[in-house]
Amino acid sequence: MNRIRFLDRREFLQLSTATALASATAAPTCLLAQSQSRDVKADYNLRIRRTNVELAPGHVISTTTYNDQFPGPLIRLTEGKRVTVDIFNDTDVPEQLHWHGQTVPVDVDGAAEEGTPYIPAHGMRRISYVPGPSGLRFYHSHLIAGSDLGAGLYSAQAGPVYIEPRREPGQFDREVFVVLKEFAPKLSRGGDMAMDFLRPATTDETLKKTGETAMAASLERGMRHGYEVGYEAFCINGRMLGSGEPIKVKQGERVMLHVLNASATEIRSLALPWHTFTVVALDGNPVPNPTAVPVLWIGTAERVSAIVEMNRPGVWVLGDLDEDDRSHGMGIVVEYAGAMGKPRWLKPKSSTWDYTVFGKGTAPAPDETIDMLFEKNNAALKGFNQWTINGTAFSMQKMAPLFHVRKGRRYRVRMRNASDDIHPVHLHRHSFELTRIAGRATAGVVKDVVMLGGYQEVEFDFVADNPGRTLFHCHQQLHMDFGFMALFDYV
Ligand SMILES: [Cu+2]
Repeated sequence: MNRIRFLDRREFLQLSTATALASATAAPTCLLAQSQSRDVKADYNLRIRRTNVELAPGHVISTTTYNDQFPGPLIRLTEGKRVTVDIFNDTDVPEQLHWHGQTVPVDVDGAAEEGTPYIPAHGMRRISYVPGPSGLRFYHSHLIAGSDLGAGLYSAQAGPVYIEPRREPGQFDREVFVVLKEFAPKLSRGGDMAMDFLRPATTDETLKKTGETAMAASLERGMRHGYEVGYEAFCINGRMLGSGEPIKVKQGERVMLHVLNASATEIRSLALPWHTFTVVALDGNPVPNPTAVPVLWIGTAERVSAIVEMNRPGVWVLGDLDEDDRSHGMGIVVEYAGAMGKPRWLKPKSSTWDYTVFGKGTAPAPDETIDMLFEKNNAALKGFNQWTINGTAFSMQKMAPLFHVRKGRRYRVRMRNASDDIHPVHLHRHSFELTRIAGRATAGVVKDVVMLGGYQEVEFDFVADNPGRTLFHCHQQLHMDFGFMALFDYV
């Protein structure tokens, strides 16, 4: 079996969608090991600019992009090999570009809350850093959008990063990047769709009582349910289902799918009729127990790398389980060589997701445990829900660290969710190891985002090994923008 590791640019363009890669600006070699001089060309140029993006014929949106395209160009790096990136901002608004999932310093990370300088409006920043850890990462705008549904991750500012590992987590013949995204957002007060896919399904009675009591009291005071965000357009690799190039495969191939959920707010599912996904990495990190599943569930900002054995010739829809979202574009056609006909979709049987099936072993005991309680104040901020961590909503004015860590220590974060929403929580500049999901112990699954179910408890461990202010937040844009953030500092 061939192993595709080092592709030239032409081969790579053939393998991935033209949309995703059309204006990637990779220099052929890494030019800058020591020099920071501006007269030396950067390895990558990213330009933040407003552009029209065609999602389907006749369906054009105006949004802010990287390099006039969505997704932003694939940035391919090598673990440990320094990279220099010039980021130009052609808009009227200072921006932050976050290198999601990488262990970078504060001045590179791209979070104003930590102290990263802004990329000035009509200005630029050159950054230089040593990429890592290896695997599927991404980059995206890290602005607070608030009620501006054109800013932050509501825009098209997101693109994949692949950091070449020292060893690949699986053998494959073909590599395909799949970026999931919605556009044309609008506010609604319908409440979140109930999502019952997380396993274990065990909820905590105390959390449930806390959340339900608070919600009942709010509604009794005459408040309506807080705002949620819905979308009109859905796409994979920037094209609505049926409008883009199909993923072309051959019978017998093992295809590595690198899936990124670049949504601002949504949790996505993905299935391919008659095929299974062998999950080999989560958030770019190889899992200790690769397992085949019929459906991928991917929280906001999560990534899944899975191998699909192409052993059922035909023309299929790789798409979201949600009928409505799929019919509004959330899918892409997978076409076997020689197969013809209309793309077919079949609803899969099972659709649950349990992180612990990918784990193995027992996690070491932590040096210290940090308790976090997440609560919702329904519609408290002009109709938007306010979110608190241990009773505190994050303030951009104060920016006071809520948690303090010491370098070298292993911390267990015990998160308790007193709301019925699922929260994809994210820790910047560090990776963490899942140690308990809704009462079930686990180990070995290393991530940087984890979905915490409604009225559930999740624990993860992280080692404080990257000094500097570190942002922790829910990656649901509506939640992070309205309080659901906290800072760690090193003391
Ligand atoms: Cu959240």
